[in-house]
Amino acid sequence: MNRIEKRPLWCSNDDCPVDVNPANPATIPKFVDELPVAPIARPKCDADGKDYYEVEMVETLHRFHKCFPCSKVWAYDGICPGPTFEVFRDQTILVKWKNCLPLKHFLPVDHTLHGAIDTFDGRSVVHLHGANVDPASDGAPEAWFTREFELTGKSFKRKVYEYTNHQQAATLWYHDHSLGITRLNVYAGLAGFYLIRDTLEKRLKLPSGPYEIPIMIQDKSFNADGSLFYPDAPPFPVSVKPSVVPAFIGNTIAVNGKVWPYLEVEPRKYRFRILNASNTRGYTLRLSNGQSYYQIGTDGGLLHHPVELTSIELEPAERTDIIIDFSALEGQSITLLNAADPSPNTGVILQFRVVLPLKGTDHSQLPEELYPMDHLDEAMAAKHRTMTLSATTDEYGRPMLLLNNMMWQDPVTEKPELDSIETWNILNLTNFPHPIHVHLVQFRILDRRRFNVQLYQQQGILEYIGPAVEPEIYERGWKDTVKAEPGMANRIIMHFKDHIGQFVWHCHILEHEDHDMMRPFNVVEDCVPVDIHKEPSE
Ligand SMILES: [Cu+2]
Repeated sequence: MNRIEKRPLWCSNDDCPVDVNPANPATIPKFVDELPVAPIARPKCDADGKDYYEVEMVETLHRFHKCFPCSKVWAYDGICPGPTFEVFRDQTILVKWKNCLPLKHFLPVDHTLHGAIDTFDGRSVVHLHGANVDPASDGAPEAWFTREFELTGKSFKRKVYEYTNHQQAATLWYHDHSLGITRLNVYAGLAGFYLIRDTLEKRLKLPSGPYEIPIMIQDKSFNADGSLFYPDAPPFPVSVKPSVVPAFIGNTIAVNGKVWPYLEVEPRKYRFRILNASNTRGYTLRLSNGQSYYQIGTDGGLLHHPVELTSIELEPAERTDIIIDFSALEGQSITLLNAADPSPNTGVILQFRVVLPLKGTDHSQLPEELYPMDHLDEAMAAKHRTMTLSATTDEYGRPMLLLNNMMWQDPVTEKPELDSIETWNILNLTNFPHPIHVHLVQFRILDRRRFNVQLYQQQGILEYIGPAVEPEIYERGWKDTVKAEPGMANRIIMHFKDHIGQFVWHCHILEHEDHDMMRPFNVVEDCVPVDIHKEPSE
C-alpha cells in the first residue's frame, strides 16, 4: 500500500505523515503551518460619528493543523481568533455582538454550576478584557443573551455595546464571559484581540504594519477525529456528569488558531503582542537560542522604558508586549519555548524562521523612554482591603475555590467609591497560584509577602513571615491580572474612575471562575458630600 492510500481521508497534504493522530501530540508534525494573523475588524457603518461594528458568533469548522480534519468551533465572525479591533484612544466605537450560535453546546456543559442550572447552553456575552468601560457594555457574566436576543440574563442591559477607549494605547482582548460556561465558550474559540492606539505610541516609531504581530497562545487537546477534546469529568470520582474539572491542561499548543505554527521573518526588529488565552496553563516565554528580547508593555499598555529580558511568565489573560531583534540571525530558525514545561510538545510554542530578505532598512526604533507612567501613591488610598482566595468543597464533594469565602450569588461586599484609590491585599490561602483579574481598572502590583497561612485560617491574624518582595521586572507596568502566589499576600493598587455600577473580579483560570471563584463589586458615588457651610448638628 502506498503512502497516500494510507493517509487519512481528510488529508490531502502529501507532506503529512501517515500516522498523524490529533489525539497524540507525539505524532503531530511541528512547524508545518504558517502563523495566521487575524484580519482587522472593519466598521459596518458610521453611526452619528462613531464607527459601528457588527460581529457574529457562529458555530463553524476550523482547521487547527494542516494534517488534521476540520474541528467544530464557536468563533467571532467565523474565525479563530476573532477579527482584531484597532481603535484610537478616546474615539468611541459601537459594537453589536450577535449571537448566531446553536442552543446546544458541542462541549460538555455542567448544569450544576452557577448560571448553568435550567438555562440554555448557547448563551454568550462579550467582555472587553482590560477596558475602562460602563457596566452596561462590560460584558457582565449575567448579561448573556441567546440567538436573536431571545433570552437574556438578569444583568442584560443593551444590544449594542459602547467602548469609549478612554485609556492609553494597550493590548486588550475580548472573550466570552457567560456565567458557568466561560471555560467552554473561550475554549470553543470565542476570543480575539482589541488594540488601542494613541499619538504618544505612534511617535515612538516601534515596529509596525507587517512587523507588529499579535500572538494568542492557547493549549488545546483533540480527539482522534480532530474534534476539540474537553474533559467531561475530573480525574477523581464525582456523582455529576458532565462535571466541571479543577483545571484544564491541553497537550498541544495553538498559536493564533494553529497548532505549533512557524513564522517567516526578515532579519530586523519585530513587535509581538503576546496573550495567554489558555483556560488554566501558564507559560514561561524563552527563545531557544537564549537570546534576550525587550519588553515594552504589559496588560494595560506601554512601560516607562524597555526592559531587556530572557524570560517572562504569562498566566492566563496576561499580555506582554515585546520586541525581538532578528537582525543577527539571518538564515537561522529559533523557537519560542514554554520553559515552564519540559515536555517536547507543550514546551514548544512557535518557530521563527529568519529567511525573508530584508525589504528595506529597518527604521523602527526601540526608544530609551517609552511612555509617561503615573504613580499611584499608597498614601492616597481611601481604603485598604484584605481579600482571600480559599479552597472548600461544593455540595457534590468537588473542590471549589472562593473569593473572600463567598459564593457568586452572595450580596456585594466591596463598594469602592468613584474616583477613589484602593489597595487590595490578596491573601492566597491555597497551594497554587491564581491569576486574579479585576474588571474596569488597570492596577499596579505593589509587592508580595509570605504570611502565616495557618494562623490566618485559624485566628484571622495576618502575620508576615517574610520580606515584601517587589513585583517581577516584567510585571512593573499597568496590569489587570495579577498572579496571586500561594501562601503570599499579593498587594495591588488601583484607581476606580469614570464609571459607576457593578463589575466583577475573578480568577482567570476559567475552570475556577465558572465554579464560584468570581465576585461582584460595586463602584458607588461618593457618600453625601460634606457641606462646609453647614454647622455640625451637635
Ligand atoms: Cu483560580
